[in-house]
This record gives sequence, structure tokens and C-alpha cells, in this order.
Amino acid sequence: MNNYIAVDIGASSGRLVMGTLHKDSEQIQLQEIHRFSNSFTEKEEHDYWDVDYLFMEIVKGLQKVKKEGVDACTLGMDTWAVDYVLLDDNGKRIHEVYAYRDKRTKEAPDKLHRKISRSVVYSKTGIQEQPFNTLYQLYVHDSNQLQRADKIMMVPDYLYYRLTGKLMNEMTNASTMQLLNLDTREFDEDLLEILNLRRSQFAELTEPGVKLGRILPELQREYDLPDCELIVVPTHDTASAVVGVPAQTHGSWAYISSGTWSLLGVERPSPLNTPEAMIANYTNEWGAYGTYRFLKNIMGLWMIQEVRRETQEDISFAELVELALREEPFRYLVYCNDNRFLNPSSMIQEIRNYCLETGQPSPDTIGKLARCIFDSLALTYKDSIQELQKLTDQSIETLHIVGGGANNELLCQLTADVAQVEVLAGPTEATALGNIIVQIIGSGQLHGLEEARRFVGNSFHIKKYKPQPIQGMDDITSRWEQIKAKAKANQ
Ligand code: LFR
Repeated sequence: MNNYIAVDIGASSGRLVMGTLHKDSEQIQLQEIHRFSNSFTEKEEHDYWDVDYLFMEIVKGLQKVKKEGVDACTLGMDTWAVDYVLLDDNGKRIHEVYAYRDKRTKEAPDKLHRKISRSVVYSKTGIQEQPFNTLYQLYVHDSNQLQRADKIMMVPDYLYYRLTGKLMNEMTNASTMQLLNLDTREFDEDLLEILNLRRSQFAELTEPGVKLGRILPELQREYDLPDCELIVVPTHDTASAVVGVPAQTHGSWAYISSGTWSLLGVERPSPLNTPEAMIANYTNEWGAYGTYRFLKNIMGLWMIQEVRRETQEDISFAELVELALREEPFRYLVYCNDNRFLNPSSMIQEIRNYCLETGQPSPDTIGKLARCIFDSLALTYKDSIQELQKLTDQSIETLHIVGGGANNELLCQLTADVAQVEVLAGPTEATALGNIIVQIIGSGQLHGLEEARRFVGNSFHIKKYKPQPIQGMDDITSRWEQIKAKAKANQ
């Protein structure tokens, strides 16, 4: 029997998951082997990831895999996107790894667009403008360090390199750099020139499915690891998550990959980089098997994660949902995609200020804050679904919610009701699953995405939420529009 291991690291937690394929019952089973927390930390006014800690957690997880009696396996790794590592010509890191929420890029888009316009960058790359995109991060990075860099790798590329010694730039994640050209499907020469970088500073663009090599023998010996063969998977977590959506290939469905971010979009066989899509700030990230994810980043569960962190009470997410349920719905509303919520020094204060500035009362308890976040997320999703239908000229009948947010019954039902769309929630581990599916397909055990997604549908409980009418929805919608307009006018 083959063992497929996924390393899946998000902004707030990481895990190693083992997958087993059952061809007779057409199922894929998952078993969590190891879980660890992740966060960035502030040092001298900048935010950094600890990639050495992450590497050691991967090692610990692989040791547990071996203890489970697994001596050989395939292995794929995914993380969040856009962040990078500079290596010198001895393969050593030459700086700490900045976290994308670091404030250094706040002004970077405006500065860069004095050299090349937003519309030109969008027509070349199809990538939405986010201050944290690699393009803007590199633009403000110390130029001496950049010139010294022999290779610029994305975080998961670097983790693959640590395990195998092999260099590559995996494609799905590379597209989030906002440096790849949709026509040539290579690095864009003009953008490289503006950054004063050479093509040779990046490795080969590599498609998911490629076999990269085994864990270095010296690492296997030093840490007593199983003999794993690394397969390149969609190393951008969102790209893996969308592979794990239990959808039919044909049909009018959209997805939300719901975690720290809510990534709401559709899968397409071609990009859509029209001026209208640029204005609505939709992105065309590259997916596995020639697909594109036409989606929007919505602030997501980050807001509630931050509120929870700040309260310093030992309160679970389930308890936060319970508290929210006791509050009056739609009383406090904030436009989640306002960049002020990207990394405020206090999320609680930022939400309260927003409410006061837009003429609302201030949510003064944790339950009210939680209610505010869930209601506001559902309304932001509704806006985005409407935009998506308009931009793609496609009607959306079903919304798949995958990732941790699929467990939040309040938010799933609210989304169905506010957006008036059927919600299918699950699996929660879609990202690890997508990662494993690409390994299985790469090993020749399944034939493609359609078959794999059928197996996903057979393997996990998918909960259906039927849209119910909301009393006074017209009033809520008009208040929502007024609040957004007021916030814009205050900017
Ligand atoms: C989700 C995600 C999003 C990306 C953001 C930053 O974890 O990968 O897709 O926009 O994190 O990397």
C-alpha cells in the first residue's frame, strides 16, 4: 500500500497528514500525524516567520510517520503564498523571512506604479493588487541583499530544498509573486528589470506532479526519517485546497477556501484579466492541471483569530460562535476587506473604531465582536458572489466551503441565507487532501482531477445548508451599503 504524506502549513497552524487510497470503495482516508502552531513574530518593528522552527516541526512529524511503521512514502508540501527566501551562492539564507503582513509594503504599490501602471501590471500578470505581493515586497527589500541573492525561492520551495537539496520554483505559488506573464507563462522581463533582478536568480518553473527526489540520505540518517520521495504538489495552500473541493467538473459552483483568509472564487480553464476584473480586484492565480483560480481575498477568520488572541482568555472558536449566537444579528457591521484590518495593533480597537466612525454603536463584548465579524463576513461574501457572477457571466448555484471555516455552522448558514445560495461545507482538510491527490495522480494511481474529486465526495461528510429568507434583508443591505460608503468617505 502506498503512503502519501502532506505537509500543510498555514499562517496559524501546520500539520502532517497521511493519506491512504482505497480504490475498491473509491475513497481517500486521511490520518493526522502531527500538528503544530505557527505565527509571525515582531522583532525591531518588523514581522518575521521562523522557518527553522517550521523545518524542525516537519522533521518531528516525519519521525512520527516512521514510528507509525511507515518506512517509505511520497511527500508533498504546501504553505501560504507570496513570502520568499533569499539564498547566497552557498545555499545559505541571507536574511530573516519577512511575513507578508509586515507594514514595510504599505506604500510600495503606489511607489512602484509610478514606474509601471497598475493596468499594465494587471494585463501582464492577472494578479490582484495586494500590498503584500512578492512584487511589492521585493521592491522595498534591501537592494544589497537582493543583488547578493543567488536564488530567490518561495517558502515551500525552500522547504523542498532543505529536504532534497534541489532547487525549483513551483508554478502555482510562483504566480502569486505577481511576476509571471500570462502569455509567455514565464517571468516577465519588464517587471524583473524594474526590480533590477535577473531571471537566473530564480530556479526553473516547475509544474505540480513532478518527482523532485528523495530526502537527502544524510538527513534521513541524522534524524531517523523515512525514505520519502518528494513530489511537487501545488505548494500554494489555496491551490491545493481547490483541488480538494468535492465538485463536479461541470456546473455552476464557486468555492470559499476558508481559513485565515477566505478565498472566494471559481475555477476556470483560462484567465480573465479584463479592466473590470482589475477594478474589482480579482486575481488569476495559477492552479494545478492548467486551471486558474479567479478569486478575491477576503479578510477571513484572521479577524476572529486576532480578537481571540487579544482577549487572552482560554476561549475556543466553538465558544465564540456560541456567544455570537446569543447576540442580535446585523447590529454591528464592518467591511472586512478594508486594509485597516490587515495587521492592526489591536483588532478589537480597530473594529470598534470602524463602528463608531460609521455611526454605529461599539461592540463592547467578545460575543458582540464575534457576531459583528461573522455577519460582516457573510455580507462581504454576498458582495463578492454578485461581483463574480457579473464578471464571469456565470450563475453560481452552489458554494463549496472548504477548510477550517467549514466547521463554523453559524457562518455557513449565514452565508447561505445572506447570499441566497446553497452551501456545501467540507472537507475541512481540503488543503492536505488536495496536496495528497496530486501525489496520487503523480504516482499514476488516479487518472485526474475529476476522478479524484469523485473520491473526495465519497470520503467525507459534506454538510448542506439551504438558503433561508432573512427578515428585513432589504434594510440590512441598505445599511451595509451606507456603512461602506461612509467608511470610504472617511478615508
Ligand atoms: C491563504 C493564502 C492566500 C494568500 C495569502 C497570503 O493561506 O495562501 O491564498 O493570498 O495566504 O499568502
